[in-house]
Amino acid sequence: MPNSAASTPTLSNAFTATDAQLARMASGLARHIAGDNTAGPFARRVVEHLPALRKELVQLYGHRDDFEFFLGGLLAMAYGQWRERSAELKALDDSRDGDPTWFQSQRMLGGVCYIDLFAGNLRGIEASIPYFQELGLTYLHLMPPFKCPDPHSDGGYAVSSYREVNPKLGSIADLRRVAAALREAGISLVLDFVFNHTSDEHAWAVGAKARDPKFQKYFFIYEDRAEPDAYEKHVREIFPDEHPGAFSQLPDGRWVWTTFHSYQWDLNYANPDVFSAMAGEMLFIANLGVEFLRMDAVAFIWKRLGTVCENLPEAHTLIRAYNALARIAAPALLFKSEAIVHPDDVLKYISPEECQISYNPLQMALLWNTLATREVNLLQHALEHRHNLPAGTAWVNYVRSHDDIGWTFADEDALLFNINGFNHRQFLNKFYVNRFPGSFARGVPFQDNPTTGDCRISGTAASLVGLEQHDPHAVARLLLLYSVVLSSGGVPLIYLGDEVGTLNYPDYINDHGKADDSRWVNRPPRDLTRHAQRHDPNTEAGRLYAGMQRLTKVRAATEAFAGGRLIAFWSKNPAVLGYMRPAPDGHVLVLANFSEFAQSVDAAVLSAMPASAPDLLGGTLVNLRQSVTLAPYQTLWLDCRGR
Ligand code: OTU
Repeated sequence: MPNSAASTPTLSNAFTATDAQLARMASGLARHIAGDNTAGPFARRVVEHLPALRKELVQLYGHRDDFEFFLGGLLAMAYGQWRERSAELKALDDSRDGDPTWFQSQRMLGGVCYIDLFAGNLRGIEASIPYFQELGLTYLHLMPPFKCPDPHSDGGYAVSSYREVNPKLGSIADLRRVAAALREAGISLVLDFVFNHTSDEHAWAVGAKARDPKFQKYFFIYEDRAEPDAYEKHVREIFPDEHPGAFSQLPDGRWVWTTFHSYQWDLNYANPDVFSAMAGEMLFIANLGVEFLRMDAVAFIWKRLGTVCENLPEAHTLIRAYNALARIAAPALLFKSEAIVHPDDVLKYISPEECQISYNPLQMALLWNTLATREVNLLQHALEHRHNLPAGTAWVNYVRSHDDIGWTFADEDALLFNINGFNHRQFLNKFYVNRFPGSFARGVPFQDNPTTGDCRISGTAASLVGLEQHDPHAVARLLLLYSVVLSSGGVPLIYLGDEVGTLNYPDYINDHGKADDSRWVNRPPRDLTRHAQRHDPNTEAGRLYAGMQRLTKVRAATEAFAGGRLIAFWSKNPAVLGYMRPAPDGHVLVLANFSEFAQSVDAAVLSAMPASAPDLLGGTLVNLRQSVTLAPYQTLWLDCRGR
């Protein structure tokens, strides 16, 4: 480890030969940290990442006279936050620096829950650690725990202070303790970075309401409809049930940009003060012991008049700038992209320089699509053409999240199979709200928009696979979905409650703060009865839980499931999904039957495979020289290594 005596001069000399402005910036910083003989690692990382940070920020703010001053202030702030970082986290920074793909292990397994609904409060989460270990979790996403308005807070996605915990859940000290206890148990804490908007009760919004000129510039606030009308010509409506368009009116007549609810005010990142202020909040959250930040609503982060104001190039520049800053001041921190948009756009957020991991909303939506159609076409195509990611990055694959299901497949992909995207979405919506003959699903509509025909689906995984209407295949269906999520690479994510088949929670409508948002139907409180049944094989919960344990344990023990690379395998049976997970000595072949009838894969299709292969899940040896038959909704993990 370099000490300051060696590294501070390095910092002041680092760029002298290459870039005069960087050199000036670095020597300014070197003077600032001169007395600190522990600052070596920080200085070293500045030398490594300042060029990238500056390059990104120049694109956003370089036209301003005060740019160098702004960047200098940002670095000084980052240094202040780094100093606050605990010795344990600094040690983690060093070990992660040396192992950048640690999260690609086949042992990596995620879980997500609401603190209050799952465990009451943060102490309850701490007490649940043995259960998280029983599940095999190595990653836990707690929904936003910060101070928020009451009762309407969008489940915490309207943040009133990034430095205070919602008192119903505990305190900042509790959150720090939970992070440390999880880390001790081998579980990385994941929290949201809700940086597109604050709540209207955040001090910045309160200032803006009072017409404080500094804070008015933090948001998009207009005296009349001229600019809102101009923007709204091109932007989508996200929560049309709540308010039309993208703006909400304040009591004094002004209009404020609110992509989501009226109480969620979009921040204006064209103002560099907003970038700096949120950078401070980001590093504060990192220092709580957070290892992954879920970058909420990334698509909306930058606005430009005359555009759709989604997925703009500046959004990427901005996230890369935050990433470079994290590499300097909190390098153990990684980003997860939450972009529930067209698959081409989802991909653009994923790189080691931007978001190292990303939700895979396409796989999620197509899993549900395939259950409805019993045809693997679209999912198989997605695995072949849209699955493999750049080195150093990974998907977060999932069956359900706390949000709605949006049918974000590419219409151009659908057309390849003569499927009309618009009509097909109408079908899927009907199917999942049980308005289609033969449907097993008990979902409910979310943001049903009669003008555009747009609609999304709410409902827990268990209710959507048929458990609620006692469909005999429901357990197998849910295990099938998880078998794909757990074998297709990256970080699989369990929506906690799914492992015991938690049903829809219609009682949410009795809660004033939740009644107008159907997503609460898929955010049930922990089902203690099912939880208690999980070891009883005579119950649904027990059968599901045993199946989940089998899947997660076999996966963790199978190195071929590390990383994310996958080779699509067309089974030639329209209902059977296929792919290979390559390993140094062969591969594991996954075959998954998405229909309620037995299905066969022809021997001819399997001719390049070894003569026989053990099924890692069922434990039997499968002869691949004759056609292979899968039971309804069965998955085979065929071990073709070293044979
Ligand atoms: C996210 O989702 C969160 O996951 C939601 O729970 C929040 O309500 C929202 O942001 C606001 O903070 O519209 O229906 O990618 O799909 O960002 C979910 C675009 C959402 C959106 C996504 C958003």
